[in-house]
Amino acid sequence: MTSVHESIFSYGISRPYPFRWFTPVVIVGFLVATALFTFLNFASNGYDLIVQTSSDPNTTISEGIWFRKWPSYLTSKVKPSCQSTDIHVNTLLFTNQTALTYTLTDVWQARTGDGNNRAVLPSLTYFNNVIDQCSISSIEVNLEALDRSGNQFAFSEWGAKVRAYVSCTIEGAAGRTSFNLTTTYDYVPEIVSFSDLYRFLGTNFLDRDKEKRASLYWGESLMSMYWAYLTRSMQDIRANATNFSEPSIRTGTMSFTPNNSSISDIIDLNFFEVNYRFVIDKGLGDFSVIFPGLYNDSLSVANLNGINAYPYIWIQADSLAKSIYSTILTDLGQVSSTPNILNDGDTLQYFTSNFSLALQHIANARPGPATQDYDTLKAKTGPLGVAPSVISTNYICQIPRLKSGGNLFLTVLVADLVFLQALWKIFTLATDWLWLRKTASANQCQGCIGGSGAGHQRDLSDFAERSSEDKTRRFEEVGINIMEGSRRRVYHRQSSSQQELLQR
Ligand SMILES: *[C@@H]1O[C@H](CO)[C@@H](O)[C@H](O)[C@H]1NC(C)=O
Ligand SMILES: *[C@@H]1O[C@H](CO)[C@@H](O)[C@H](O)[C@H]1NC(C)=O
Ligand SMILES: *[C@@H]1O[C@H](CO)[C@@H](O)[C@H](O)[C@H]1NC(C)=O
Ligand SMILES: *[C@@H]1O[C@H](CO)[C@@H](O)[C@H](O)[C@H]1NC(C)=O
Ligand SMILES: *[C@@H]1O[C@H](CO)[C@@H](O)[C@H](O)[C@H]1NC(C)=O
Ligand SMILES: *[C@@H]1O[C@H](CO)[C@@H](O)[C@H](O)[C@H]1NC(C)=O
Ligand SMILES: *[C@@H]1O[C@H](CO)[C@@H](O)[C@H](O)[C@H]1NC(C)=O
Ligand SMILES: *[C@@H]1O[C@H](CO)[C@@H](O)[C@H](O)[C@H]1NC(C)=O
Ligand SMILES: CC(=O)N[C@H]1CO[C@H](CO)[C@@H](O)[C@@H]1O
Repeated sequence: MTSVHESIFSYGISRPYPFRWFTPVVIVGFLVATALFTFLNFASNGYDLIVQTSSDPNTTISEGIWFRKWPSYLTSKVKPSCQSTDIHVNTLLFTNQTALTYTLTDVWQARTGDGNNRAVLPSLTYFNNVIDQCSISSIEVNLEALDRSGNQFAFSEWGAKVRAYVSCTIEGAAGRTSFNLTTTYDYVPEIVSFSDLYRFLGTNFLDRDKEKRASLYWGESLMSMYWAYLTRSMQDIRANATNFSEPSIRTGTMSFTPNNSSISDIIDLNFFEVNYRFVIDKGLGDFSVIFPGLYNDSLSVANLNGINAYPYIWIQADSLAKSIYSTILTDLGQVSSTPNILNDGDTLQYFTSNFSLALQHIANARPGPATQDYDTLKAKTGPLGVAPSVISTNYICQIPRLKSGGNLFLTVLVADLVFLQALWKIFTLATDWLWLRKTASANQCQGCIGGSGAGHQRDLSDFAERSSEDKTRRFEEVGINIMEGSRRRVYHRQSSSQQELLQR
C-alpha cells in the first residue's frame, strides 16, 4: 500500500476551456495588449530626464516630446520643465533683440492696503515674460570735453554720455511686477581702441542685422550720427568762442522729458521738455552757468531754437534724444508705442534726410552703419517694425531623453510582462467565474463526472489507474480552487470510508 503524505503545497489540475472562441481571443488579445502596453510603457518609462540650460524655455517645454499633451499621471516623469530665473538688482541685461545693454535698478510690486503702496523686491523673478508697458521717464545728455581721456579726445574733442531712465512691467506667475532700467550710450566710451580711429565703431550695440532687425539697424545709425553731429557742433561753438577770445563751455547737461500734453508726433519740437545746465569756464576759477531761467523759463526745444539760445545745439540734441527714445522702445519691443521714429518710413526719412549734412560736421569718430538717408537705402534693408521682446537669460531645464537601446528594451519588456500577467489573471478569473456560475460540474475533473474528452487523459491518468486497481475506492469530493487563478487546482480528498478501506 502506498503511504499518503500531504504537503502544504498543492498542484493544479487543469481542464481546457470548452469554448471555441477562447484560443483566438487570447492570441489576438495578447497581440493587441502587447502593442498597447509597449506604447504606454514606452511613453511613461522610455525616457530619462536630463538637466540642460535653455534660453527659450517656452519652446523647450512645448517642443518636448510627441505625447506631451497626454494626462500627467502617465507622463509626469517625462514632461520637460524649466525653472524661472532671478535677475538681481544692479545686474546688466539685454533683450533678445541684442541691441542695448541695461542695468536693472529697481524692482517692485504694487501693494494695496497699508500706506506704503509698493513692495520693493530684491530681484526680478523672470520666466521669459514679454516686456510690457515701458515708459521712458527721461533722457539725459551729458557733454564733456577736456575731462575725457586722451584716447577719446582723439576721436572727438567733445563727448556725449546719454542715459535713459525706463520703467517697464511684466506679467509673471506672481502677478504684475514693475522694474526700472537705465541704459547708457556713449559712442566713444573710455574703452574704445585707438586702432579704430576713422572707422565705424559699433559700440553699445551687441549685434545688428539690417535684414531681420532693420528698425534697430536704423536706430543705431541715427544715434551714432546725431552723437557725432552734436559733439562736433559743440567743438565748433568752442572754436568760434576761442576765435573771439570769449570764455567757452566746459561741461554741460541736458535733460529731456516727454511733454506733459503727450504729443503723438515725434517730429514735433515740443515732444520733449528740456532742462539744462552749461558751465562756462571763465578761467582763474571763475565760471558762469547757462540755465533755462535766463530765457523766461522757456523749456521747449522749439522755443530755445526759436530764440537761438546759446549754445546752438538744440536740434541735434533733440534728434539724438528722439533717436535713443525710439531705439529703446524698439529694443524693449513696445509694439503699441506710437511715437517711434523707427516704426514709420516717412518719419525715419525725415530724421535721416540730414545725414549728408551731418557727415560734413563730424570729428574723427565715424558714425554708422547706415550713412545715407532711408529712401536711398531702404531697398537694401529689411522691413521696419517692432517685435515683442524678452530679456535674454539662461534657464535650467529638465528635458526627457530616450533611454539607450538595451536599457529601453529591458525597461519596456519588464513593464510589459507585468501588465500582461495581470491582464491574463483578470481575464481567466472573469471567464472562470462566468463558466462556473453557468455550469454546476465545471469545477469537477472530467473523470469524476464521467465525461470523456481529448485533453483530460493526461491529467487524470493517475486517477484512472488507481480506480482500475481498486474499484472500491471512491472519490467523494473534487474541488477546484478557482481562486488560484490561471492554474486550476483540483483537490482530491479521500473520504473517510476510503481511508477505512485502505486500512483493512
Ligand atoms: C524675442 O522673443 C519674442 C517672444 O518670444 C519673439 O516674439 C520675438 O520674435 C523675439 N525677437 C527676436 C529678434 O528674436
Ligand atoms: C523707478 O521709476 C519710477 C517711475 O519713473 C520712479 O518713480 C522711481 O523712483 C524709480 N526708482 C528708482 C530706484 O529710481
Ligand atoms: C513663456 O511662458 C510663461 C509661463 O507660461 C509666460 O508667462 C510667458 O509669457 C511666455 N513667454 C512667451 C514669450 O511666450
Ligand atoms: C576763426 O577765425 C579765423 C580767422 O579769424 C577763421 O578763418 C576761422 O574760420 C574761424 N573759426 C571759426 C570756427 O569760426
Ligand atoms: C561766433 O562767435 C561770435 C561771438 O560770440 C558770435 O557773434 C557768432 O554768431 C558766432 N558764430 C558762430 C557760427 O557760432
Ligand atoms: C505737468 O502736469 C502736472 C499735472 O498734470 C503738473 O503738476 C506739472 O506741473 C506739469 N509740469 C510741467 C513742466 O508743466
Ligand atoms: C508742451 O507742448 C505744448 C504744445 O502741445 C507747448 O505749448 C508747451 O510749451 C510744451 N511744454 C513745454 C514745457 O515744452
Ligand atoms: C535738417 O536740416 C534742416 C536745415 O538745416 C533743419 O531745418 C532741420 O531741423 C534738420 N532736421 C533734423 C532732424 O536735424
Ligand atoms: C515773452 C518774453 O518775455 N520773451 C522774452 C524771453 O527772453 C528773450 C531773451 O532773453 C527776450 O528776447 C524775449 O522778449
